Amino acid sequence: YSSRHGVSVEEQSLTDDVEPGAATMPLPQNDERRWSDTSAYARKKILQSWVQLPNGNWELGKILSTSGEESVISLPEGKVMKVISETLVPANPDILDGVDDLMQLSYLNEPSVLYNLNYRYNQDMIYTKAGPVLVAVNPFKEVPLYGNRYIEAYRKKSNESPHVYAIADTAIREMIRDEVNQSIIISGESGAGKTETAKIAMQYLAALGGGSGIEYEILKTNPILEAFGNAKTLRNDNSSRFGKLIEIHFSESGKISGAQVQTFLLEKSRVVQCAEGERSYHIFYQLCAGASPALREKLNLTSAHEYKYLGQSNCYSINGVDDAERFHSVKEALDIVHVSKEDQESVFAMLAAVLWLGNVSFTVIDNENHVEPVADESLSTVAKLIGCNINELKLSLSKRNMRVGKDTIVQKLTLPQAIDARDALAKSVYSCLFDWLVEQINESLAVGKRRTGRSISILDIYGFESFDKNSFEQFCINYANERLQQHFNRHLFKLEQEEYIQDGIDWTRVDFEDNQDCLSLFEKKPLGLLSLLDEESTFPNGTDLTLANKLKQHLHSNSCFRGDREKLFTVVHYAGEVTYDTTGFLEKNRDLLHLDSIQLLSSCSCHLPRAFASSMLIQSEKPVVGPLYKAGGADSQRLSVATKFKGQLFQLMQRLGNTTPHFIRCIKPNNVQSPGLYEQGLVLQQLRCCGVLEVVRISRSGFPTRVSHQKFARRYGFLLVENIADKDPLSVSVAILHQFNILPEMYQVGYTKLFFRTGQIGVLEDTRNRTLHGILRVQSSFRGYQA
Ligand code: AD9
Ligand code: MG
Repeated sequence: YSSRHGVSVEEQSLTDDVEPGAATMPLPQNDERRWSDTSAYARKKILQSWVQLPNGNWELGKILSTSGEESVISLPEGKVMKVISETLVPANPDILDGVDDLMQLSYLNEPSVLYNLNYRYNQDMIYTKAGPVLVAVNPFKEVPLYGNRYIEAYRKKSNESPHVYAIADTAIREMIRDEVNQSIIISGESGAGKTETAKIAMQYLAALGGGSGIEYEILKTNPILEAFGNAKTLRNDNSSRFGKLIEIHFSESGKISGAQVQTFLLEKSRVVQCAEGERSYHIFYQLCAGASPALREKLNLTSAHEYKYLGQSNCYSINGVDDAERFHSVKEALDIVHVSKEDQESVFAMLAAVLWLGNVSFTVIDNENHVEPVADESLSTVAKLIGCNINELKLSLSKRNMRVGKDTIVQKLTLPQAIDARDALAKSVYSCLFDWLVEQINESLAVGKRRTGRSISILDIYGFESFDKNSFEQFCINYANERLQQHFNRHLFKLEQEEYIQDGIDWTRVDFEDNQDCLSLFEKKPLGLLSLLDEESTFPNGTDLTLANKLKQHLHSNSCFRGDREKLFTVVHYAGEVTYDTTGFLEKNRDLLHLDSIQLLSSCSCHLPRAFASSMLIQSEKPVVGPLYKAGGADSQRLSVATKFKGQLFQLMQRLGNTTPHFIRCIKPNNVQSPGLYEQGLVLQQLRCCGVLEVVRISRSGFPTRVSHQKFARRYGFLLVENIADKDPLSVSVAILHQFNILPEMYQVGYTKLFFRTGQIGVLEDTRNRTLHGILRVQSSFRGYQA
């Protein structure tokens, strides 16, 4: 029976595409000692199962007995539980502990996936593959996985464990080999590590494609964009408040020749308002802390505590961050991307102007409660900083010109209206400043026009969000994720299809689910969420409640939509149901800026405000993708926010559509940004949302288990009752399938592999384990006898 013993030593994963844990995993794959430790094997390996505890967590248990529909399970601390057998989920043998590709698991279920990620996380192996997807679990501490030594190892392929570097390396190779543009699509929820991951990928691309010096400029876009577009939130001390696509261009020889940055949907409201314990954009605090005395004087700058916009959240600093020091790094970075000293000073003047605008207060001037700004230091400083006449500033904050037919009516503002006008001005100055900076960066990075057409794009975009209260922002973000998910599904579908076709499998028998229905709910014209939202936004009398009613009226029969009480509605997203509250939807979608403010900016003597004014006008006159609308009450004609976002998204999908995608899903293991803490429930919810379990689900809808004929024959051949000595692997395989009555619809025989529906291997595995158990017991007692 020595040949039979050989079978047990051969034990391996069932999917044989990738060898498990090749480079780093301390997997005892061929460790004979481990296998001859028979008693341990016999005790531990057989009939292990996952049990869900009342708190929702999964724990590994041993099935002691099964009678009727119930099983008795023993848990690690000696506890014994009686459970309904059906609720048990099979566990993988220990040999598969910590495999570096989840697809290698014999049992691909939620607890097994959770356990595997946790097992690796505990050893600082934060990266794991889930088939074509890289899963990255945020370590919240420095892990020794980066830097030149590692970059070298991945370049030479001497390290093959999953890593962002490996993804970036594949992208470069495929770009060169296939002459196809590549994309690295990073998603995950706030604080999961997307931005860090994007930087790690850029680091690798810069190291391999560097040489011209432009790579250094590209890396320096990060501190700039983070200073202006990131802020401390309750979820992440360095939360990106915008989406970003950076397209890095390569020359024929594989060297970086330039780059282009595109940003999406900056959260403008943060400039004028942020929640307790959060901060506004980093750059404000950096400026206040780090400006030189000369600059302070010029901008009439005081401390961050003096500014109302910064004071409302009661949070001025971030643990371990020196804002003054960061300010100097940002200035250096601006130098490197060729923003001149004068322009830098103008940028800082705009920031100071925004801060001072927040301090502008109002006083009532008549008995109809109309107000005008108080002519104090704040007002005069704003006027000075943007270079406008103080009276014009005063007028634009106290009156509104309205065009009615051919006439212009002047409307005086009440306090809430005046505050709105002031805040709207601050928000648009800031968002124009942000866009202007991105433009400067792009000019600097657009080295020559010699594009070879080869590029690698990195997308760092907010993941799916579902909170207790979900507003317009979540609505847009989740819509974007729905689009990305479709991209992801279709890519996966294609990969799967290729594999089936290559092996001569009947492809028509594989079903895949798609999220097209949900996307149609958003995009259908004229009766989709976005069209109806835009339509309601154009009605002067539209309110958040009329919007909610309209949605319910037209969409109630859509299976992805549910109308709830009052202003609530629910969308059935691929990642779960989300209930949105339409409060503020219309206002946020209209995003009005009064013509008066644009006029004010265009009258300024400083060049930045003038540039902002013309970009706002251009925006409102641009040929449009969606409906142009005339917003109620004000006269600026612009695209609605949702329509603009949809246009950007279409453009993005078009760009990504021409690339070979590589997906990275970042996972946040706890909500307290702390190392070593792995919360099962939290991880599971993200695995579901960011589509990792979707990969599993998709492959399950086909034939997820693939075994080569040889391997299958070797693994189960010894179970056959008939003599197989001189048979080829395919015949042996077929004989096994027959002996164990595996139903024909449960498997397909390919040219090189057998394809199984999920769960089919279980029966064979159990029999095999029981048989081995017997064999090993015999071995063990035999050895004991010898001794
Ligand atoms: V948000 O949606 O922009 O709010 P991100 O971008 O997903 O979010 P970010 O990359 O900013 O998260 O990561 C959050 C924090 O986790 C970082 O500031 C680091 O402290 C920490 N982090 C993330 N990835 C790593 C890593 N690979 N190594 C060490 C990390 N720390
Ligand atoms: Mg981020």
